[in-house]
Amino acid sequence: MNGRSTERLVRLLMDGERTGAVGEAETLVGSGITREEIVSCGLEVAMKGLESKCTLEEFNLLEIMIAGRAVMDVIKFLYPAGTNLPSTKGTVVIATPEGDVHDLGKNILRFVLVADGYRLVDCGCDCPVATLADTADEEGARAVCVSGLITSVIPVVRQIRGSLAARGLDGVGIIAGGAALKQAAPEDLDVDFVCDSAFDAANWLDATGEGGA
Ligand code: B12
Repeated sequence: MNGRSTERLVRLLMDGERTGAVGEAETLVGSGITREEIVSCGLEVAMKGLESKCTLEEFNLLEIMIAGRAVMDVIKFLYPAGTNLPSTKGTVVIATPEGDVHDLGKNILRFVLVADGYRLVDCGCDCPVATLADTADEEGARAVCVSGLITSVIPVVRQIRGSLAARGLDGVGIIAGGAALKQAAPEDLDVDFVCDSAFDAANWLDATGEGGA
């Protein structure tokens, strides 16, 4: 896809123009650009552009939150709730691990997997490992997905397999993603698969049928 096609959307998102951004997304969809392209060339690029305003040195909460709200509006437009999508492929539990409050990527993942036919149980952000494992147990999950944006959560992610095993859930797949985790190898995080984008998780789950619940 021509990267320039999503330029206006990126600008509107960075400016936090909610209505304009949703309108632009609608125009892009109308011109044949896929949801996947809008996520990767629009939403991700816009948040990447705000990176300099969200470091340990400089932290502009208001600007980032306003842009985040516009991103959520576009996500809801792309993946409308209640569109009666069949959830035939099993249950997946998702969370951002304890210590991390970033949830925009996790929310995209939720919509992508729902659109692909999975039943999603969202444990939210800053989620303790025990809560994630208990939920996987109660909901009969075939996989858990964790989204990590800050590197300090890596030790938390490494606890997930043990916590699942303690509940007899050795067959439940563990998928990791998000900026802080996607650079790591699966064996470093003790997970089954590390994803670049939300769409990789859907492909991996479809290909493996992991857990089979
Ligand atoms: C927005 C943002 C915030 C917002 C979060 C709002 C929200 N509701 O999420 C707010 C303002 C709250 C915030 C807070 C902080 N932030 Co911040 N934040 C960002 C920023 C600018 C964008 C992140 C984002 O939303 N990206 C867009 C989404 C869509 O992308 P994504 O998460 O990568 O998701 C995509 C894929 O990765 C994938 N994916 C994501 N998760 C998963 C999971 C699975 C299983 C799969 C398959 C796929 C997948 O799917 C998505 C679509 O494809 C980043 C910079 C950056 N470029 O990442 C910094 C960044 C993550 N933040 C950072 C920091 C330092 C902080 C603070 C500590 C700042 C502070 N001084 O307090 C706090 C952290 C508080 C905490 N305990 O968590 C650092 C982390 C550094 C590090 N390596 O540890 C970053 C990298 C900025 C930087 N360069 O320094 N932040």
